Amino acid sequence: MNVYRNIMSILKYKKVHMTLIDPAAQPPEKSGDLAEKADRAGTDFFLIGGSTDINSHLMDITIEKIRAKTEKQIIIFPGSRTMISRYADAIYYMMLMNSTNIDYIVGHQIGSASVLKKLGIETIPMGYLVFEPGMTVGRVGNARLIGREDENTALSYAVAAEFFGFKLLYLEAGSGAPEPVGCNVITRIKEAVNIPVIVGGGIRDYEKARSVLDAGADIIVTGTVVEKHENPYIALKDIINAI
Ligand code: 1GP
Repeated sequence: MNVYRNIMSILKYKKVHMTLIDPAAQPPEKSGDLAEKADRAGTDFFLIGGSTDINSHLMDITIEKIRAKTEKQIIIFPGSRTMISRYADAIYYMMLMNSTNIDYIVGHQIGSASVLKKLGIETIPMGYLVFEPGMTVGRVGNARLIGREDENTALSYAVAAEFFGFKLLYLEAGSGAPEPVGCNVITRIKEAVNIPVIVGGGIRDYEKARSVLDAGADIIVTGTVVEKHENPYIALKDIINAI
């Protein structure tokens, strides 16, 4: 099934949780085990990606191991043009809108376009905004970070994302951030735009997840909690309970 249509049909009756797995953070076999736990905890989709360069071979074998453990759909969350795999169900075709580096605005996208077309993989156009503290993605992506409480700047970007025709909008505090994007920012954006809002970075427990969802997030993403927690199943189950 078309991934975007699947996301939209789930959103008709509940909010969505996505689990981010970074193929560079552990061996592929371990990524598969984490996926099995996340699947059991009730995650809806898997995102495969990270900010450091990951070659397509590592993408392929990681996705293969994850595929063996779950039937949930797998979306590539790319950090560069090399992070492509024919085995994924879709890829976020994203623009880091507040980057100062043209490569992250259109460069990697142009560099990968012909290959993606040839593979026939579903591309989901997504506006990607990086907020303070930004962590690795803020640094690597040369982002002009948006303040986590800066509603006006965030709103201008969000409306621009809608005008560009992006089908999703991702508000990112950076993987491992101590706090997610401010709730005031999420609420203000939700009131103004009609595309689903994804919030990720810094969501590590039920309370954080609850506050972000109450503020209006349609989709939440967690990565660190799955990779670093001593019991990823319990940690994730707690967060998914907020949904
Ligand atoms: C990173 O938003 C994701 O792109 C996940 O962040 O690792 O902090 O959960 P965490």
